[in-house]
Amino acid sequence: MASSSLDYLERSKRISSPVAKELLQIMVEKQSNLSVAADVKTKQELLELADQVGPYICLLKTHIDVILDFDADLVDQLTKLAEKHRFMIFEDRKFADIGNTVRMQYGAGIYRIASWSHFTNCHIIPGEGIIQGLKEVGAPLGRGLLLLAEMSTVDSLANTPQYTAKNVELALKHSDFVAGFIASRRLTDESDFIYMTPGVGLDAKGDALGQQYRSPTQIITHNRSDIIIVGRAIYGPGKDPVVEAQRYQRAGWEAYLARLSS
Ligand code: S5P
Repeated sequence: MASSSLDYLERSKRISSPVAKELLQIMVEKQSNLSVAADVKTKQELLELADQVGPYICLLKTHIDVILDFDADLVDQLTKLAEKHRFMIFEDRKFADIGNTVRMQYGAGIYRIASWSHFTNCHIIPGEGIIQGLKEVGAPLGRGLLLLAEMSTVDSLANTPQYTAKNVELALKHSDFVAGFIASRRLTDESDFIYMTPGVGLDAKGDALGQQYRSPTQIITHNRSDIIIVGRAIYGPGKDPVVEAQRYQRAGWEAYLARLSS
């Protein structure tokens, strides 16, 4: 049976990646396939947002390098909030350099991403070495990598069949570290991976810089992705993050239930 027809619980028992396993378990417990993309600029804003939306999400996605006043205490506090509300953390670093360089960027520097983020992601533009470099750092810590097999923007160069297929090939080859994909749809049934999709919104259709939004129904029910990643639609101007997080949690979960019964 194709893994996308199985429910999250059944997949959590079978999937090989330990972080994907834990994430699927959290999704079932909280009835949430919502990840909030917390693109805010200060430590206080990030911690407040994580505390507000924490009960409704399975995963918090960060861009830690936009935080003006980043310090080690932010990571400690984020980790405590993740335990309090039971969500995982995904630093959306989008590594794109040669293996030797990403190894340093992932494990060292100011952010020491591998020490606190359960998931991170990369482009495969440099070839297999980027996965090997990240794996040397992340695998011993039990971390998981997501490959950016597609992007949500209108003219993304990643959305070509050959490039996307190469992502699948490398994921299958490194399935001991690659937990899944950033993509708009399920890409293979050969092995189970977790699929996360940004560019999701119920109201706007896009932004002024090429972003495109699709509905949770399109992404989860029809495209068989697993997690919706929602940013500005939750905390943008005039939004109440708690109300919107609840709304997207509901929409994402209903789309998942519709997939199971289709
Ligand atoms: O293809 C992509 C991949 C990513 S990870 N398109 C994206 O938009 N993202 C990220 O998802 C992006 O960096 C941002 O953090 C989030 C979308 O934010 P929103 O405010 O447009 O929902």
